[in-house]
Amino acid sequence: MAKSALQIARAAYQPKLPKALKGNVAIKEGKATESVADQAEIKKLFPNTYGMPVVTFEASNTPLSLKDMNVGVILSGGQAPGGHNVISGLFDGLKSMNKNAKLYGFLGGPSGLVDHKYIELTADIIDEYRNTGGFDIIGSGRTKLEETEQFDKGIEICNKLGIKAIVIIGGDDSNTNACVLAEYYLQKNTGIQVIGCPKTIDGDLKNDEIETSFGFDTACKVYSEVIGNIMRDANSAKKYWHFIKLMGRSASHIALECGLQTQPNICIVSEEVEAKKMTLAQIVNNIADTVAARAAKGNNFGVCLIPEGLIEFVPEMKVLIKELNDLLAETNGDVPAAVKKLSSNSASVYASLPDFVQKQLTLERDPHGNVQVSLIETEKLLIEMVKTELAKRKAAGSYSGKFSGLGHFFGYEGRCAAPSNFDADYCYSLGFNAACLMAAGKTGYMSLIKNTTAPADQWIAGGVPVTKMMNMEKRHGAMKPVIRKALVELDGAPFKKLAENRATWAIETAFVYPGPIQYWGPSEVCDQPTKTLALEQAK
Ligand code: FBP
Repeated sequence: MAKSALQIARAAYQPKLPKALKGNVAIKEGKATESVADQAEIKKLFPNTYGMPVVTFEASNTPLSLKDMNVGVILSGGQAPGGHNVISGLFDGLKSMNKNAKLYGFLGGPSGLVDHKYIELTADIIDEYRNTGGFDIIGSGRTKLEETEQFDKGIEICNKLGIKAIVIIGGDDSNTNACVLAEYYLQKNTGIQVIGCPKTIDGDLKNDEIETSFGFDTACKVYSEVIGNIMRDANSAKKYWHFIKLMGRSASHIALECGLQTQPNICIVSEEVEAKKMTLAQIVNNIADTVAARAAKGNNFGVCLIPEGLIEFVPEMKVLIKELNDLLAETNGDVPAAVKKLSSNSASVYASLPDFVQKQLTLERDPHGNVQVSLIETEKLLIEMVKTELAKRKAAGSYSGKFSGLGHFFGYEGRCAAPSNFDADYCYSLGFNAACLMAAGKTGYMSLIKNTTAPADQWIAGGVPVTKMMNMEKRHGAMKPVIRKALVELDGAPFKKLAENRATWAIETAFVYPGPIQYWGPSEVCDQPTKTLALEQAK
């Protein structure tokens, strides 16, 4: 495989581990835990894995030993920088405790376990992937592990390969399913442990225990670099308004973090839009106000950040999308007939949308018949609507600037970037720590690395029972136990920081240009966590 000079040099980077994991390790158990809500229901559904304590690892004189066993690993869902380091940390952790332990990687995500597709991950393979981005070492997939037939197929292959523990690297849904699997394997007395690791660039898998999901740090730094470059271009050319949509299926953590790193003129946060029940027209008006205010000072340029999930947080759009889903099913995809049957509110929202969005809303549907919201080009929609609003203002004589909008979408550009030092260290520690949880006989736990704003050797390692993070939520019409998703909190420190500053950032050109991720150099350049993490963890 041809490699870049950076890749070759970076392969030699030895990720940092928390002090407690560097030598012999002992486990310390805390008090029994409760789920964050719906305790009785969750306890009933998870009789064997409910109530377990949070555990931490401490340096000790006696080593943890890992019995003769093999381990399987699965990458689940969207790519996030650092996945390869979780696997290399897991490999090194296993080998440090038992040289004979073999690590198998299930191919293409959770379906690899069910379809018995796997490879043995040897030292040679692992070495090729240390500190690299991507999930290509074994591939990933979005198959959900939910059915007992799937779990039973898993038992078959684990028995065949001598696998006594599985690590599932995934987001909130995959870790919920990991816990369902752990519970089932305990009930069936299979002796197979299941450990989860918190992954997603979206940053929405976090709570009192899990400080951040891996990949968020690197992805936000990559996007912020490019946003900064665009800002500098905007400030040089002084003739474009850039509308930049940022990935993050639902929560706005990525847009908010990039906003804090780069100080744009506008940073929309979907959770605020929903809380204030803002209409599309209000959002457009607010943007037009900022464009006009800057134009009045001679600045016909700017940058507006838009979270990917925005459309679904605008109350009237949510209703329109739901009505269209139902009506298109009812009319067998007859668009004009479905549009005719819209409620009068939805019909006027629909009529206010540019043609291309109307088309995207009615044509692009997923296999379940739902509109594919992620394909709606919100950045272009807003540009069009702002243009129309400004034209009205111009005709009324209240605006005399120039507006030229350019749309961008940053998503896949950041998901497989070479992990930042933070993610390289965090991921390696999560993987190494998962091996310790296995040696300690734990199952139904998520690998836990805390105190992550301190230098890595002061990080705290341990495990949190997945049931502790669960509540009951409605999914596809039925109540299900799930890990509670973390949306942006409007009373949280990161959002407050944006809210305090955005009026100034709107009018002034206060852009910050973060530049590319640095892997070597002064610690304040190379090892900084995200602003979100720093603000949330500030004591
Ligand atoms: P995960 O939650 O599985 O980590 O994936 C997150 C994500 O990157 C979202 O930001 C994005 O909306 C989605 O995946 C896109 O995934 P896909 O390319 O599979 O549609």
